[in-house]
Amino acid sequence: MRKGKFTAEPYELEFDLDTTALVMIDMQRDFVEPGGFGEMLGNNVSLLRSSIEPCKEVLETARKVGLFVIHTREGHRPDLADLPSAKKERGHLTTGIGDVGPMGRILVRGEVGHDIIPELYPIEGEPVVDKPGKGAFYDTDLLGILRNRNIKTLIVCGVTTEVCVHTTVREANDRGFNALVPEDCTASYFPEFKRVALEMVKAQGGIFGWVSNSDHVIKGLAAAAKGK
Ligand code: TIU
Repeated sequence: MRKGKFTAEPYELEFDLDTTALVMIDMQRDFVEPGGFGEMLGNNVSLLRSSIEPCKEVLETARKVGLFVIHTREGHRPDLADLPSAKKERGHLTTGIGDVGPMGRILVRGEVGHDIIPELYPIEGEPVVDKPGKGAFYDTDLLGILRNRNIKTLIVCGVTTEVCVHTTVREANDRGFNALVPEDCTASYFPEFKRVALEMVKAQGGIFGWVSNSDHVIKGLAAAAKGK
């Protein structure tokens, strides 16, 4: 047994290292670096970069204690056959999904911009789940992967808070998982949306899950690994 507790809101979350996974949502160059999809949508990508270092610290600790780590990437097949026309047309962008940007074709699998940033790059044994939508469970292998490992608790990090992270936390909740979001390991192009999104997660007794921070998560994981 490698059990522990995360200090969190609205209350402590009990977990077992062997049934907990770290899910890194869409830490892709298209969202956090200039020239990608995020910037094409008119956003200031520098707002997301503050989450990289806390994500890195949590990821390193997760690897040390042998936690199951999964990465997701939002994007589409090179032939765009899985890109709904509604998603392609949304925003009337002059350069949008599938078009060529400074880091290759925007949100297309195999392109430089679609890949995960070097700071958080997956290592061997960490599945990468490609997702066509905002939620990580929709039309992906994620649920099967989690069930095969008997995972019950998810630490959900990544970008953006109110879009792909929040959608994934809601999906996870409805599928019976306990999801916790470390607030400094997620970011939004809209700081107010981040604040409210996290309020929504933990309101009403944790209606969707828990909110914590990287420090509490790292301490919780380390203590559980030591059997304290
Ligand atoms: N635009 C925005 O805030 N986010 C996305 O389009 N995808 C993710 O959040 N990954």
